Amino acid sequence: MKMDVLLGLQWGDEGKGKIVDFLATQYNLVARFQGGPNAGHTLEFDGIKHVLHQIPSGIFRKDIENIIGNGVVLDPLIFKKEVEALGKFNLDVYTNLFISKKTQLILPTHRLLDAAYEEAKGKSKIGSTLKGIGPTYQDKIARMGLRVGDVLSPNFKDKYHKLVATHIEILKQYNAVPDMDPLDKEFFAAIDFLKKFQLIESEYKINEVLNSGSKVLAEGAQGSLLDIDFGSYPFVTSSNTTTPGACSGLGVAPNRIGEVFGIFKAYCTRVGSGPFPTELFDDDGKNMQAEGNEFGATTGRPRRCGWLDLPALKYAIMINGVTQLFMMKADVLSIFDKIKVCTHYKREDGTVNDIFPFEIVDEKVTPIYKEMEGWGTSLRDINEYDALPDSLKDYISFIETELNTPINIISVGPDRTSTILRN
Ligand code: 2SA
Ligand code: MG
Repeated sequence: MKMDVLLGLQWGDEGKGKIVDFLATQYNLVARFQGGPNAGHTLEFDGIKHVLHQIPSGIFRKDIENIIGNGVVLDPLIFKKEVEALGKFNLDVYTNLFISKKTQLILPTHRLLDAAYEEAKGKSKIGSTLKGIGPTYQDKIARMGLRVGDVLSPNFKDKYHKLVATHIEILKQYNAVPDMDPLDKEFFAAIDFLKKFQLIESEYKINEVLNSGSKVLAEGAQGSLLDIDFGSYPFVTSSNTTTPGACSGLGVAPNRIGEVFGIFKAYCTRVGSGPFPTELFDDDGKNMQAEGNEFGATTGRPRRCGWLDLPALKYAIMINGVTQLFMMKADVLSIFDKIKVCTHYKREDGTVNDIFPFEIVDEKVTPIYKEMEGWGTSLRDINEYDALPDSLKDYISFIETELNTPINIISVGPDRTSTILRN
């Protein structure tokens, strides 16, 4: 069997949680491969809305196993709260959830470092979620980090205090030295909680599951344009959010990748700083934000909004090897009489192309739009493709042709049921 990958093609918040939950019944195992508590995957079902941060979205289905992979950075404190919040759903988290021993641990001082580094950046802030993501990946690459498997070692406390001491030295330079006692206490309580879970070499498990003919879905977090290598650097997150990240973040070989599901919103949003060529600063942007309820699931921050950006999507499809597209939140565009889609960028030197530019941070690119008819009617009660308004079908087929990739799911509302499958 091959492993399918589901990921966001824009700047995150494309609606990945909803789709993983929708597809989950077809899979035996769902695995997170990168990121950490900076993610916020929102699921809505039976009138309940729930946000997951580090736990894979397959957790709500009782017969599905879930893995937090080695590519993830895990905050044990947030993990404890997350599991506790799941209590009311009566799930089998102790049997259905596995954590890689190679997953990196976020320490309380990583969070403090994140805040100190952001503060020091002044006007050029990344807009980090301040969950300690960057500093934890920094320590991983610097070969200093602590891994989940380390919590089983009798020397774990020593290892922790040693790493914290190096962090304190840095924090001194930022006048941000904390009182560590309460932080240590809270941390070790969360570590004791973490120890109750199945900590395993998950690369073996995942390959065995595939060998046995069972189906695995890799669940991406954030979005392709926040990828550390291919995103709008430095306004990115610190992991590979793209398909290659699923291989290195889970221990699955590239030739075992099957379908790659690319999720995108029918428009664009971005939280945090950084370039956003199609951003709207007018009433259209404000209305999009209100209608789409565009506020961060992790931090509650308002999301910047703008029209769909096809050059950026083409780029994400290329990097990820997307085989199927899923279009989310089409219903939000129902409020507009006319809908715009960016097909090309005009560069400062006057040239026009559809290349996602390296200089995107310093150079202002001007989007060139195609204007299309809106559909001016609610989509909430529609549940088959044929019943969609013609102008929405035109919008969909225009995008498909431009991107040369089929759009197989169209989502018209937040609930599990508002999902139109196209065959
Ligand atoms: P970080 O925290 O260091 O990884 O932030 C670096 C940049 O990556 C962006 N980023 C995100 N963008 C969209 N959604 C994300 N997750 C949360 C959610 C966001 C929230 O799913 O709703 O609740 O605010 C996410 N995580 C990181 C971030 O804005 C920085 O630009
Ligand atoms: Mg989100």
